[in-house]
Formats: sequence, C-alpha cells, structure tokens
Amino acid sequence: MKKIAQLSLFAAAALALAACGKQNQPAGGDASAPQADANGDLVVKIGQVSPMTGPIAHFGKDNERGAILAIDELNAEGVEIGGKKVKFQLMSEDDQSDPKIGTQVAQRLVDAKVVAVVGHLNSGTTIPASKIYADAGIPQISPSATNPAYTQQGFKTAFRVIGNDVQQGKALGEFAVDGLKAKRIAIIDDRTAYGQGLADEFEKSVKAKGGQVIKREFTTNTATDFNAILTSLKAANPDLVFYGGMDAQGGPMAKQMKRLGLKAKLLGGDGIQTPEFMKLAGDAAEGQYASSPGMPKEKLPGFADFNRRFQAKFNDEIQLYAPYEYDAVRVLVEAMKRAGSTDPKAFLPEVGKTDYNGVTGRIQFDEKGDIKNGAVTVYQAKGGKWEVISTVGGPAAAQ
Ligand code: ABU
Repeated sequence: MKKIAQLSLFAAAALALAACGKQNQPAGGDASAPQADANGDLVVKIGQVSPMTGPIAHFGKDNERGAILAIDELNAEGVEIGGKKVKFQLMSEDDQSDPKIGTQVAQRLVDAKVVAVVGHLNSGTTIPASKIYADAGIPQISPSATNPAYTQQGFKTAFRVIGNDVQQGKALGEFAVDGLKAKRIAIIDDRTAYGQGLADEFEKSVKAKGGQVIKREFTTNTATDFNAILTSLKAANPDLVFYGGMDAQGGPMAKQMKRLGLKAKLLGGDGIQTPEFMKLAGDAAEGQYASSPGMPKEKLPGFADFNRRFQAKFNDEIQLYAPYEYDAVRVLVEAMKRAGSTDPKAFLPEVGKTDYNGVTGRIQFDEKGDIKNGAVTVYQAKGGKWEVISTVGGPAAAQ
C-alpha cells in the first residue's frame, strides 16, 4: 500500500541511487544517513501517515496535500541546513484508520529512515504508532489527533499542533449547557479513541455544568445506518444529540435524524466540522453545530494566502487539517535549521523549543508536546458553510 506521494526529480534520482546502495555513500559510512542526490543536495525524507482509503480518505488526502504543499514550497525556496543544501522528500503511507496497519506503516517509515513523521490523522492510529517512533527516536507531530493520551505517555518524540479533546470536550459541554441551553442531551460515539474520548470529555463537562445526559449510545466508524439508535433516542425526546466521531457517520446521521423527525439539534467535534459533512448531510446540515480546535480561519493572518496557494495547486477546497499538516512540516524543518542538522537526535530537542507563527497561529509546545494555549471554536452550519459562533482561548502571535 506504500505510496510515494511526492518525488521531485532530484529526490527520485536519489531514491534510485540509494536503492543501488552505492551512490555518495562513504566507505564504511552510515547507511542510515541522508544520501545526496545527483546535484550533491542532501535528500531528507519526511513521513506522513493518514487514511488514504476508506470512509475518511477525504481527510487523509487533505492532510497529505498540506504536507505536499509545504515540501514543494520548501524545496522551491531552497533550504540549507548545517551548510548543506537540502531537498525534502515526502514518504506518504496509508494506515486506513486501522491501529494495526498504523503500527505496520510506522515501522516501514522507520525502516525507510525518515527523519520525522507528520501524522497520524486518527488518535486510534497515532497513539500505538507513537511508541514505534519513540523507540526509534524520531519526532512525530500529529496535525489532527486530539485524544489526550497521545502526549501523556512520556514520549519525548510526540507532539501535536492542535488542541486536545480535554479542551474541546470542555468547550463543547459548556456550549451545550450555557450556549444552547440544552436540557435533555443524548450522546452517541463511534467507539474510536477519538470519538469515545471526546464524548467522555463532553459528558464530564455537561455534568460539571449541571446538565442532564439522558441517554448514551454507540456505533462504529464504518456504520452508515443509525435508524435503530435514533429511533430509540427519539422516544427519549432529547433536545440535543452529541456525536463523537467523524463526518462519514455524522453526515448520514444528521440526514437520518431529519428523516425520522427528531427535533433535536446535532452537535459534534472537529470530526464533523468539514465541507464533506455538508455534502453528506444535505439540507439536514442546516443549523447543526460543530467545534474545532483552533482559531477561526478568518482570524489567522496567513490563512487566506495559504488557502489561495492550496486551491491553486490542488483545485479543491480544504477539508480541515491541511493547514495543521503544513505547519507541522514547517515546524520540523525550522527545528532542523536551528539544530544545523537533519539528524533526529540533534534536532528533536529543538522541536520542543518551537516558537513559530504558522498558518494556524502561534505554535509552542508544553512539556508533554501539546500545543500551548490551544483555542476551540464553535461553528454552526448556515447555507452550506460553517459560520463562527464563538471561540474559547487561543495564542497571541510570537514577537
Ligand atoms: N480529531 C479528530 C480526528 C482525528 C482523531 O483524533 O482521531
């Protein structure tokens, strides 16, 4: 399933030569060291992992595009590290949102001598894969995995450029009780690390605010028919249904809620705050709510230009995490520049010291590898677009 998503001519030449095992490798040299291409530029491999197939392949493609854009721009700009010209090569892997496949492809990237990994997309794959990167000493930055456990394992290699679900679940619970004044809240989750974890945090937050959870149900991240669950929820007469999961389920769920005559609003997390949700839900999207970690895009100084470059390159709209993926690649390369080295051992400590103004805002990490001052924004679907309702938290720009 391996796919090399992005190969410049330089990198392609280097790959072929490296496969022969004889080009530009000093006698007795380190086979794991980056190889030089035909121009003498150092070829440095960065891995990216997301589901490129399956129900949320649209998310995976979006993440990969963020990395492709960053790498292409860096190679066009021309990057020197430790006095040597560097060409970056992206190695893209499909983990199919499957934890087992996630660890297999993580090992494949380690064996291929990537110096860093951006990914994985899902918390359920990011968490098990993080042990493999930690054992190999390779920095990993997830652009999208929001389950708090990822950065709570004590791995010095694990970072994320997006707020976590403790923050998101709290903000959502407060919004449900204080903002929407919901009195009878039902919860459904998809039993993934993300969906169930976010639903747990949401439930805690609702209860801390004195709100009432009248029913809790679950589905899976491959289901498409929610009629049985929704029929049983309808009988309990909720005024709000919270869904912890992705748009591949959230969209059809909104549609089926409408068809069954459920009057309750649907509220979800970042997994449903996408253009794809609008498509899947159709006119049932109107008026529904979703949060996303991060500031509203319109408030980010670099976003409009990023969006223009993204659209020009891919002729498609951004789903959600492409800007985070882009920033994650840039953060890694900035760390290499400061360390004057592409050796993960040398630049890993610099990743932790990041203070970078990216497309998604200011990026600094705390001692665990979580982004400092992560914001959460709540949106409502109006006329096929997500409109900002409110934002909690957020970083000030770096000076
Ligand atoms: N943050 C939602 C999607 C990715 C995940 O955490 O599983």
